[in-house]
Amino acid sequence: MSRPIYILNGPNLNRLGTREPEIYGRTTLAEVETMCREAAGDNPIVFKQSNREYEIIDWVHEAIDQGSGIIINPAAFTFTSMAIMDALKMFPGPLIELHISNIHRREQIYHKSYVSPVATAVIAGLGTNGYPVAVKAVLDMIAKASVKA
Ligand code: CA2
Repeated sequence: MSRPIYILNGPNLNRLGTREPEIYGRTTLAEVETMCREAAGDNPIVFKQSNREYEIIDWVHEAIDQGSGIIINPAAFTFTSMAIMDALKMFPGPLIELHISNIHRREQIYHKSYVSPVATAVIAGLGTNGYPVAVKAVLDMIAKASVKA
């Protein structure tokens, strides 16, 4: 079996679809997972959410050992976590930082990401549709890299 794509979600995203629908929409995280699995087709994915920084770091380490790509919505850890940034730096494959909202249209505190400088690409503002878009993009990058290799 091929190596999975890791899709990692940070704090409070387990509550997606239950508040602030004008910013984040009404889609739940379980529905987002279904959208990702549909976009991935036969390609395996590992879909996780945690409110704990260390758990996200442990999954990044797992992805370094076993994964082919990472899509991460670090939520509030985007703006605070050098530890997640350090872990992501070690990942050799395609890495997409994803935000449901366009963080750059929001208040200043949402503008300085620790993750963007180590990401292959950043998706922000596509709503939850950004997730299947990111899955397709990572699969495309992996396919192109394997043709070159
Ligand atoms: O737009 C995004 O995806 C964010 O990463 C979401 C984070 C926020 O801190 C980032 O600036 C942008 C917040 C996630 C809060 O979780 C929610 C829980 C319930 C309903 C909506 C969001």
